[in-house]
Amino acid sequence: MAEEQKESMGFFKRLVSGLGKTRDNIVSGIDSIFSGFSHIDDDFYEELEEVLIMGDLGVTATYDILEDLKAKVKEQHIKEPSQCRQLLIDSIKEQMDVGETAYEFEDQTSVVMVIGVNGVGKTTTIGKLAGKLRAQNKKVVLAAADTFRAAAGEQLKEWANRAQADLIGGQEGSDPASVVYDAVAAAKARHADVLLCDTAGRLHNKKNLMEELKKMNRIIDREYPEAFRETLVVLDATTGQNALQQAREFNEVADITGIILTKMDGTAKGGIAVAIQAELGIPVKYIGVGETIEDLQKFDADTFVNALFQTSIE
Ligand SMILES: Nc1nc2c(ncn2[C@@H]2O[C@H](COP(=O)(O)OP(=O)(O)OP(=O)(O)O)[C@@H](O)[C@H]2O)c(=O)[nH]1
Ligand SMILES: [Mg+2]
Repeated sequence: MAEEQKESMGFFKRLVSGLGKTRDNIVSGIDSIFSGFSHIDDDFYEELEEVLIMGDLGVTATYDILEDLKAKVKEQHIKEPSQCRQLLIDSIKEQMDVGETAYEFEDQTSVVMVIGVNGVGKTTTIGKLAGKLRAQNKKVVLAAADTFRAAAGEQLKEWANRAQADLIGGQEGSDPASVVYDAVAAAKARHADVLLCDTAGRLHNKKNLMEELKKMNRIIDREYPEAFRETLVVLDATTGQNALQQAREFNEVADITGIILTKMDGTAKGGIAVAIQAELGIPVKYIGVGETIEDLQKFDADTFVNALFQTSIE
């Protein structure tokens, strides 16, 4: 078997086991509806709706998935609830479709802004991303633009050492935009491939946070116009619907190019990945599945849904 194929098999197995609680939360409920109902009626759809909403797929995505399922059932003259299983899987995949997810920043000179509220896993994710890029022999610079919290710079420094990336930091309380300015200068001077910017999740208030992000973006626009830009919002999957709400809010103020969903290991709320892609149309680019440098994986909706429903890789 080719190395790549082996790797994707391993990845699939790990995903299947990592999604155990989410599967218990969603798929067990769905399967008991499929086996418990003898025919397809309003009650059947209502119970499905409840399971999907409880499984954190969100009201909007759930509605769209069920409308699509109902249309398919009608069109194909399906009578048996058990015949709906594959149709439901297909509907979820279709609602999650956001086209092919691009990872262009990995292959060109780029700046990646990593944003998100406090504690979601921004700094850890940057460390993991730096590790991935270094494994591809890229030159990586990290900007410690979270100057709000004393320990933030130290934490990123540890990750920089682990991943063997350069770090540009500032004093606690210094202007995060000036750290970004210095980091851009360093990235250019050192011919870095990727500059990853860690930002604060907590400022005095939300308006400050958003203003600060805009200021940093303006500096990168001005000082580094040739760089490819990526803005990734980090969301903590264990927070379920709150994560969806955060994505909406960041989407209003920033040009988000992707989402990283952390703490997917062991959460029952993995269904939030469906809500994010279906409702916001923003690709989930990576998922965090643990605390070590290897625990970041590229996300693919079809593989995710297959792993959730434990259908084999086609
Ligand atoms: N289990 C698990 N833990 C994670 C994952 N990603 C991050 N964490 C943990 O979440 C905690 C917070 O992570 P940080 O990277 O410090 O989060 P942050 O967004 O930078 O936080 P602030 O800088 O305070 O805004 C740490 O204990 C991480 O180890 C993940 O994918 N799985
Ligand atoms: Mg941090």
